[in-house]
Amino acid sequence: MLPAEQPTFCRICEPTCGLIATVEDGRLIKLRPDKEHPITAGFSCPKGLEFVHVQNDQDRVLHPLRRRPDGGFEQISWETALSEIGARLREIRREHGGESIGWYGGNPTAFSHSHALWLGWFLRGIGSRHLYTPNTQDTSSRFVASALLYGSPVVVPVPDLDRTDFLLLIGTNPLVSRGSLISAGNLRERFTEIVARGGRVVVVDPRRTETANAFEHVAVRPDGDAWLLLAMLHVIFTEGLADEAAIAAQTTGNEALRAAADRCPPELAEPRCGVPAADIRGLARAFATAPTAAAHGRTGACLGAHATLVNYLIDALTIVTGNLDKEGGLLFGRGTVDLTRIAHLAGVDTYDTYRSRVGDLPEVIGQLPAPLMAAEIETPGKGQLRALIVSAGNPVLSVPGSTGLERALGKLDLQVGIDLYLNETHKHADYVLPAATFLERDDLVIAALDFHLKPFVQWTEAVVPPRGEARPDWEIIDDLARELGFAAVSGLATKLVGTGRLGRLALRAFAPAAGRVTPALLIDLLIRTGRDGDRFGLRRGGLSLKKLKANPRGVVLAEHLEGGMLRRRVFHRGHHVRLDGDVIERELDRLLGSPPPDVDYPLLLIGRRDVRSHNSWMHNTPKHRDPERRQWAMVHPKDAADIGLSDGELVRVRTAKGSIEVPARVTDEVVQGCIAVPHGWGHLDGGWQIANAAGGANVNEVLPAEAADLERASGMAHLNGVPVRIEAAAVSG
Ligand SMILES: Nc1nc2c(c(=O)[nH]1)N[C@H]1C(S)=C(S)[C@@H](COP(=O)(O)OP(=O)(O)OC[C@H]3O[C@@H](n4cnc5c(=O)[nH]c(N)nc54)[C@H](O)[C@@H]3O)O[C@H]1N2
Ligand SMILES: Nc1nc2c(c(=O)[nH]1)N[C@H]1C(S)=C(S)[C@@H](COP(=O)(O)OP(=O)(O)OC[C@H]3O[C@@H](n4cnc5c(=O)[nH]c(N)nc54)[C@H](O)[C@@H]3O)O[C@H]1N2
Ligand code: SF4
Ligand SMILES: [Mo]
Repeated sequence: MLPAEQPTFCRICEPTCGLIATVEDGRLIKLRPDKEHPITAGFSCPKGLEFVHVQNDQDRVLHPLRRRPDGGFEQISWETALSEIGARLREIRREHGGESIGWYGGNPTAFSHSHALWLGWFLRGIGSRHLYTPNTQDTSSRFVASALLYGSPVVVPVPDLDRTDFLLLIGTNPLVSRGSLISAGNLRERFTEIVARGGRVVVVDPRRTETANAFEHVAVRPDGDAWLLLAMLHVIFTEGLADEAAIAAQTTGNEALRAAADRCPPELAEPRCGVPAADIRGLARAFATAPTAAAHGRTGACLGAHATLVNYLIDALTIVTGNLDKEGGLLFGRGTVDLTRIAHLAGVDTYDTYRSRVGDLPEVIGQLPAPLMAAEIETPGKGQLRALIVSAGNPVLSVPGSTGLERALGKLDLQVGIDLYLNETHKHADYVLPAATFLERDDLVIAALDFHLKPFVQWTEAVVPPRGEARPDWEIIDDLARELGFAAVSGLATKLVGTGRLGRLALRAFAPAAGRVTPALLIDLLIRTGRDGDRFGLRRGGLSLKKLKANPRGVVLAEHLEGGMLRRRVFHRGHHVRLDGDVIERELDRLLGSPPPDVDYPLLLIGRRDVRSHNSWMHNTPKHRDPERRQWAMVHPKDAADIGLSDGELVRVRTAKGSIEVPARVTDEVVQGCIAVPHGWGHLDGGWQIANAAGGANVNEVLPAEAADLERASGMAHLNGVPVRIEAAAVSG
């Protein structure tokens, strides 16, 4: 058969770039960027194109595997795997209750139409609250700030890149990460256009990153952002630069923020954030007086010791300068599927409605802090975690406290993995089930819809059949749910459409497939009842799945996001943004009362991401045979000289939890006193041969992981700005 080309899109990260897949005899031959894609227009990155190696990788898990008594795995049939896992889950539920069964769903679950939804409903079905994800290593602090400010954790405004005059980026490196909580294709181009039209792009980062290097850089001390932002607000309030009309019209409770800012003049902030007071003043004035301005932060803003506060302050800066919900400022997303509504109907637009059994930390969108998993497994009592399913995740490399987690996983009654590979977390798994890749399933990335700067929606069919016996994640979860006597997704349909005329029409359309609710059916329902939907014939020309299928490159729904959305996006009384509240006031006090740096651990460790790497799982591509592509730490020349460390030597990084050794690059790219070490490495005993050979050290082994180390407000792990000591270890081989 001749090779066929099919438009689809990548599902590794937020831009969800349009790709063209070349397929021959049911096998993927090549991926290239789709020049005609309405959003990404020929943009893509090496990870997306190298996914062809993941797709065809000889190391992929292609059959259900069962642990043998000798420790190895043996291939079994799906029927055997599902019935044995089902029997063991039923037994555990009978003996210890559904609350003893947990799930860790990793990062790729967010890039699927169904994975996160299905597993969430699975746990609800069995009555468990043990839901863990990367969120406490990624976004929980952001969600908590949103819950406090806007009344819903899932309302996260995006900077209006195409019209802003001043973009302040805090702790994000979009030229490498490609943007997060933003979905917009080629960001370098968008930022360059801001500058070309006379605007500014300023990057606040302890490292002169690729993005900082291409634009303006403010070199902040790790974890110094709250001081910097609060001092900027000090300048804005004391110099009369705040937009008082906007504050009065859009917010309540600004007094608490003013009072805290009052206590934080730039001179007080300078030694804490490392930015000279004069520069703080200049930055505050420039941001406040720009015709339009937007501040946006990501993981560098989300993983520090004051992460919830930093995220709150980032939005507060935009809000008090009159830039929220306005063109050129921060705008609320307008997904064709209303994410806030779905989250509400699914009961996950929550914050602190219950707390963890161990550590007494709040749930955020129905999820508990992943660093607690080890203690939840090892702490006896009602609700002790006894069975864990890990799908699309590698917590042994991605969650702090790896050594403790690995030990605890070995004590579970049952561990099941659902993945493309045997990763480090599956070392103790009793079963590993083969998942289909994103190219082997149909899809529509619901979670990204609200982050598109240009409202857009695209559906893709699978481009190749699953290899071996791999199955889409939702189908595996659905089958497991059936083993336990329920269907994973049920009842949502009625909730979605209500009981009116639309509801009756929708349910009639839905009925024939009542046997199994597939993602395609659910998406059709969501789209048709959504804001652009055809409402089952009630609105002519509206969207439906059928229409999306007829437009394989997707449908652009508007040129821009619009302002004036507070009434639809802010859920506090009167649709006012709330600037005060106990949590924020406590966090402000905690910051202002926080002790100066730890002299025993004088350096601060931060993370780093590489172009070809994606957390822990893109390390099995041929490029990773090249030692240049492996893990290394960045150390400032002065810090290196202090310990007699030369470029290329191994640096030993020691925290209160232990030490790791990583080859060092001596560079003034990082500020003095800061060391940058990528996470996601430390492959030694996974089933991925190239990754195993690439090795590396697992930085999460030495990062703080006890309940007491997590941020009280959000359960967030502290992964950036962690005090460390460094020593020269040895010459690296
Ligand atoms: N190539 C590649 N792309 C990715 C990923 C990947 O692993 N590789 N991962 C994806 C995922 S899961 C996510 S969540 C996104 C993350 O997207 P980003 O957050 O944009 O990704 P990072 O490159 O980690 O950028 C964080 C930046 O914060 C800086 N930083 C660290 N500590 C501090 C601090 O205390 N203050 C300030 N102001 N800055 C600080 C770091 O130096 C770094 O430059 O990227 C996604 N894209
Ligand atoms: N120290 C430190 N730790 C961090 C971070 C940091 O900056 N510093 N960043 C954090 C962030 S932002 C994130 S998102 C997490 C990521 O943490 P995790 O999600 O736990 O880890 P990943 O490395 O993304 O592992 C993803 C796994 O999913 C598998 N996979 C890929 N696609 C699919 C699929 O479609 N189905 C299934 N079933 N499996 C699939 C891959 O093979 C891989 O094993 O790491 C966090 N950890
Ligand atoms: S930036 Fe790269 S990895 Fe992310 S969606 Fe685009 S092609 Fe995929
Ligand atoms: Mo992430």
